[in-house]
Amino acid sequence: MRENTARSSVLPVAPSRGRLRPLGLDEVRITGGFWGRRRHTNATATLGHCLDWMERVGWTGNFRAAAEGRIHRDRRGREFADSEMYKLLEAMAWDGVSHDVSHDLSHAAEIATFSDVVASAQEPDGYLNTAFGRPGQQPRYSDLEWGHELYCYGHLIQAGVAQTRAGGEGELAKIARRAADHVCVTFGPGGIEGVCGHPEIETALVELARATGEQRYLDQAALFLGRRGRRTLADIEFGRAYFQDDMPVRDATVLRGHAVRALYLASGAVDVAVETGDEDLLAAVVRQWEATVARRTYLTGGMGSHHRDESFGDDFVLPPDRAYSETCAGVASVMLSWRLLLATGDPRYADLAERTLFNVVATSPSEDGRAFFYANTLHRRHRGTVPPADRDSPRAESSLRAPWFAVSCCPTNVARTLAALPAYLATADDHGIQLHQYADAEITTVLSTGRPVALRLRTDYPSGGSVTVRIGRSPDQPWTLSLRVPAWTRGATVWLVEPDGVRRAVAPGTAEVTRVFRPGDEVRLELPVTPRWITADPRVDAVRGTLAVQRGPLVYCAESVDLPDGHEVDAVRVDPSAEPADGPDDTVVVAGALAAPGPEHDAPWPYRTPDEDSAPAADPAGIVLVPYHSWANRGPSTMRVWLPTEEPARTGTGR
Ligand code: FUB
Ligand code: ZN
Repeated sequence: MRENTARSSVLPVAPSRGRLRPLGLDEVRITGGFWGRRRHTNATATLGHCLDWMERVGWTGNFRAAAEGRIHRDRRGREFADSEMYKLLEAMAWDGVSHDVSHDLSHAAEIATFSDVVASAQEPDGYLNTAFGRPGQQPRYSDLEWGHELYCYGHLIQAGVAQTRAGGEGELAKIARRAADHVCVTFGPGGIEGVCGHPEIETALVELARATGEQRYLDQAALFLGRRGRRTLADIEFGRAYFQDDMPVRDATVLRGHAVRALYLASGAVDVAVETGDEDLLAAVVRQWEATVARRTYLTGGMGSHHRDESFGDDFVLPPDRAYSETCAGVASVMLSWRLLLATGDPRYADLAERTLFNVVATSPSEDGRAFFYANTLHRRHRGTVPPADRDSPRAESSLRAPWFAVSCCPTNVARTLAALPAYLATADDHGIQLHQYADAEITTVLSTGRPVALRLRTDYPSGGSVTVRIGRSPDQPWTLSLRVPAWTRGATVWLVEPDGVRRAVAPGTAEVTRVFRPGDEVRLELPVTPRWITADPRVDAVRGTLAVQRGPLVYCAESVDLPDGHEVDAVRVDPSAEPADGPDDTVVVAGALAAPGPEHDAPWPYRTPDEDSAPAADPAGIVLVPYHSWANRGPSTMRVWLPTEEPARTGTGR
């Protein structure tokens, strides 16, 4: 792998080598459009919302209670509640540098205040956790299976790295360093030979090694990685696969167990592989990613189909109405794909990141950024109830987006992802600049020759598929602008608009334009976003006899609020012989029918022989579909992504 001489340090992921060099938050600015709007909401509503809730439910108070010696009595929340403070501080750090920061959006005051609060709870040897170790509490590291102490450090370290990279070493970065040093002493050679039940520390320690140049953090991450799968954790009711401790990381062939744990661990494995030059480990994660994407991933990019243990199901067990598809698993999947993209340059990783960003990460927050989905079902059978605005909700069971959860990992994970999003858009290499995700954006960087370039992206993505790149500044030498052509594309074209060039067809993969660019040159990529039917591998039995619709990167769904006369989505039947068509305001219209309730509706027993069956009357109708990410913003509704094409066998022949 090539050495990476990153020009920017304002990066959530800064590998020292790899096929591509990421461009940082000081090089890429998102200026508007789909992601610009969401980032604005994140900055102006979500961050403050999360902070208010953390105060309200007492999770920030835990740090104060620890400092004041009353934590054994007053602690609130689950054992990993500290981590939400850290994820929120990380989000604030990235957000502060990634906006055109008017003073009140820098979050510097909140970061300073809450860093002091966190610091007050840190022990002299660097230990920091409000759930363990003080009089009246369980001893430190007495419950590696469920205690989350190292997991919490992982998020603390990521927050510290964010602060260092966003603006220089502040209090948070110092707290994180002290905690990381404590981890190296306590779990390093000669120390506790254990791993955390929830991976996260691995990727965080590698990033700290990258940020500080300190080898011991990388060594500790590699040690944790190597220890995983040696069965040091107890054989719990879900089995050791739940925390990926059933077999060594490099022996696994597919991601398994708890989805967020598996994806964070795989991210850490890529980081360790890249930094240590371990090609076998990298190849193992690539194989696991391929198998997981081929057999264990929802159309939305969502991962995890078991509610009971938040885990991956077996191959092709992807029931839409039981999709867990935790928001955090979506975030973690983007983290993994981004790392693999940087290491290999393969655009399929950016394809999955795009799918997951638009259909999982963007689905979680409500339009106002103050309520969230934790689980992202692909089929809701019953209109839910509106979760209370003044109480936290049980995590996965909220029927609409909820303001906060008893386990509230997802809101802060969305917040930190949106805050750092500009750093997931573009990269550079020796040939030029690569654009992986499309958003209204401005990019200023230097090529490997040391010459500055400036680009401006304008796009109507994902409503439309037109991407225009205007060159603002460029050296007098040729270089290559690469644009990802998503795997869903048919009939894409690329051409020079200014000066006039020849339009050329491009296949999914990468479109390249190489020339001596002049200021004012414009390259356009046209990606037709015609809506299309999607079918599933027949082994996804749960969606047999159904079709879904995708338009560009967006998955669509039927929602009861768009059906006439109070119909629910179980009435929808679609006609696959007619192609889906564009409707107004980003909707799609499909031909189909609304079936009247069939005999089964009031039947005392839901099973019959085919001769007892009869097809319900159906009214032909144009059925309006909306982008999946936008559902449940108009009150309680039923919803489905996979739409039945026909009734099950109804012969009526009296066999
Ligand atoms: O255990 C910490 C977080 O809480 C996990 O990542 C989520 O799945 C939720 O269980
Ligand atoms: Zn979560």
